[in-house]
Amino acid sequence: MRKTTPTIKEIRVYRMPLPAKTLYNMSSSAVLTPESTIVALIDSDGVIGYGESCMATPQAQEANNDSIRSSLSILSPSVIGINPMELDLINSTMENSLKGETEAKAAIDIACWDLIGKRLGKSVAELLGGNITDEVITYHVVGITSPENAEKEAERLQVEGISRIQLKAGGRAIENDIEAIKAVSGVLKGGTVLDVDTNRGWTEDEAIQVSNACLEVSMSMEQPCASEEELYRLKPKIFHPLIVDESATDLNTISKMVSASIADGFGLKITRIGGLTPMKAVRDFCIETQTPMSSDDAWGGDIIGAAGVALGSTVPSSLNRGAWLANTYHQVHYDPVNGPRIENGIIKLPKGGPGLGLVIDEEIFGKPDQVHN
Ligand code: 0XW
Ligand code: MG
Repeated sequence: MRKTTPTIKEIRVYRMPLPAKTLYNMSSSAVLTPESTIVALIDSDGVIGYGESCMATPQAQEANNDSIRSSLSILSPSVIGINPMELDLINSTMENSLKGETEAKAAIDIACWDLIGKRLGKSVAELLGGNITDEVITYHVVGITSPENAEKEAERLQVEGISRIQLKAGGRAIENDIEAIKAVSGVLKGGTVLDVDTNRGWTEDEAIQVSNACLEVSMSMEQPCASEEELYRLKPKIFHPLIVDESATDLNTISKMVSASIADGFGLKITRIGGLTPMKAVRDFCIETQTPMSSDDAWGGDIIGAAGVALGSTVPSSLNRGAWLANTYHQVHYDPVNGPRIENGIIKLPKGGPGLGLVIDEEIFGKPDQVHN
């Protein structure tokens, strides 16, 4: 362990385009070339921690990649000079310098966790309380497509060992969604789990129509409607488990949804919650209340992928809805050797070293967009 008390000396912010190489479409939009935001956070001993935040499309959530970087131009100066190991102070300082903008704060928070791990010689999973497994289950997304294509894709994925399929729906005639759901459910092998995620794409009536039309389908419905109020009204009217994603914005909202028996599980994005520090509390709550959760994010590369896998490795398998990697769709690695990847339906914890387990050559990100010191 290094003896000196570190302070944050410099923060470098990079843009990293991660174009979708295969079709990835959701009810609101298809992914084109999102620019991920990378944070390199350097302390007074020269230790560097990396964080990342990347939205998939401008339409899919309130934040966007430009707003993340403009928020970082305010947040970064506010934490220069603070001990990066004092996570609560880092987060309260960011909160006092800028309201909301959790997706930007997350990039700095994750970088601090990576740096702390490197200073202490521990993995982020250890810092989060210890990993239960080295191999985290994942799920694979089948984008909005014809019933025939969805069926073929579901068959292919299962041959590759994927045991959790997230079928995207919404944004089209409801009959097409119902047909695609039935086509996929018809080829699911025993043990494969189906989640239908509309990313807020249905009306309440459409969601009720789908649940009635698919009574015989074993599936969960993820964020079927846009608002919390709609989900509260919808829950008693559907026959399938309700997974909350976009509305799961913070611990307070999440705990209310569990107490009201609205949420049968969560699709949790670390950047929407604000980073690993607030996410750890959400994870503890989900474990305490036995509520299934995923540990994923909107888009991004090895850094946010490794953060999701680190968190996912600390969630009991009975509650683990999986970690998720956008890398499957953009095929970019920041660390070609240790960058997390899917093999036979699981993602192994990166083992390239302490922190997030990655060995990053910062050159890959080109010239920094911002430098704060
Ligand atoms: C599958 N995800 C985690 C990545 C996409 O951005 C959408 C998201 C979800 O589940 O909504
Ligand atoms: Mg979702």
